[in-house]
Amino acid sequence: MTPIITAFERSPDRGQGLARDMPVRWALEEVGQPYDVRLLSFSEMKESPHLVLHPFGQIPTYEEGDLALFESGAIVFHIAERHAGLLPDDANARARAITWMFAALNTVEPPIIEREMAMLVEQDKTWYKERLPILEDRVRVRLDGLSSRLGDADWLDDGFSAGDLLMVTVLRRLKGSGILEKYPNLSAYVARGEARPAYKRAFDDQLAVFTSKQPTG
Ligand SMILES: N[C@@H](CCC(=O)N[C@@H](CS)C(=O)NCC(=O)O)C(=O)O
Repeated sequence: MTPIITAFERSPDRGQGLARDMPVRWALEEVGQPYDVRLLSFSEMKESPHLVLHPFGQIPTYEEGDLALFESGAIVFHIAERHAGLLPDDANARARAITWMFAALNTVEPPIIEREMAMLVEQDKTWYKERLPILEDRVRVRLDGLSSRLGDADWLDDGFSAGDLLMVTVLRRLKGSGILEKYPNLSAYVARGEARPAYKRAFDDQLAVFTSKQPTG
């Protein structure tokens, strides 16, 4: 059965692959599972029938027969559990890889998103200039820990796993910020993830959605 995921009809990131359909696409590509995509406008995301699939009216969702999932991390976890290639067989190594999945979404991503949101919606506030460095320091605290742990390893725990897939996806949000670039091992880690053929296929597919919507001529 071919799973169906949802994605933005017109992604606000203009095809940079920052929307959360990207990790789902990447996971599906890593395991070689073909999939279909249903594109949604912003208004469709907030209406039935999408709200039945996603209580918060967001993308991505994942449908596979009777199963409907939301939350990119849960979807990646489901894919990793059902297919070989994204989680190790050894029980302890698997538990550690799952730990990195949570770390990516629960510990590293929140300060990155908080900074991003401030830059998007708080720039006109009087306190913005004072608050931004505080938010950036919170990001650095996480990157310090992650960078020390990664050291000169290729991946977070031996071979590439769903933990790396989510961590690379989260760190990509900082590209060009000048923050990630101060951590050469993390920049190289992101580049390693982006160099994977499955990543490239996923990226090109989500970019094609954006470019095909652009007016020509
Ligand atoms: N924690 C959720 C976040 C989902 C999310 O924020 N989706 C964004 C796109 S990346 C969205 O649909 N934004 C539109 C909205 O919230 O109205 C996940 O990882 O799936």
